[in-house]
Amino acid sequence: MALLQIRHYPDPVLKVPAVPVDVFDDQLRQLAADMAETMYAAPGVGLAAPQVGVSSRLLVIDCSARDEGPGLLSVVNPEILEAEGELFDEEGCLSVPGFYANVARSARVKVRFQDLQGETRVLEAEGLWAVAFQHEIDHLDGILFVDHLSPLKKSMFRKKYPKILQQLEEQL
Ligand code: QAP
Ligand code: CO
Repeated sequence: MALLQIRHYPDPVLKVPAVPVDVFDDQLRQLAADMAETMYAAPGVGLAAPQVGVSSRLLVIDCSARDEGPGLLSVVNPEILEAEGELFDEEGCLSVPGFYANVARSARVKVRFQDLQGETRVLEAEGLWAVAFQHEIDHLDGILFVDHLSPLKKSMFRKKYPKILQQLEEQL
């Protein structure tokens, strides 16, 4: 097991659409395990491979500390099959540390993905789990939660974030 380095915005790897996984081997399972360890250490509830510099369609999610649900999920090549309802809740991101904002999302999603053995699974999620799936799948498409903000909120982000990041780097 190993802790991975989390890439921060504006690292260019966060903007690149990730490539589908087609080999389900021990290297993939090791990466997923290291991502889970990195997510729990942060602490966070979701982490996508581009956030650790790997442009592959893999993510880990565990919202069970804050909302009931299945526990740790390692999700490969996910696709949203159905989405319904709306919610507007505060989000953050381990790649955009220290900045939080409300984002409009679907309240319920049906997701098809492969597990670490390559088996196809279909899962329905709601509430925090649904938000986490949408947020993490966005990462695989090179989209960050700040890309969903209104122009006004986005300009607040552009003004505040460099200072937040500078403070964070001084702490290290
Ligand atoms: C994505 O986000 C998410 O700024 C995962 O200083 C967001 O785990 C899923 C975090 C909203 C569901 C709802 C962010 C930790 C963690 C920070 C995270 C920070 C420390 C974010
Ligand atoms: Co994120």
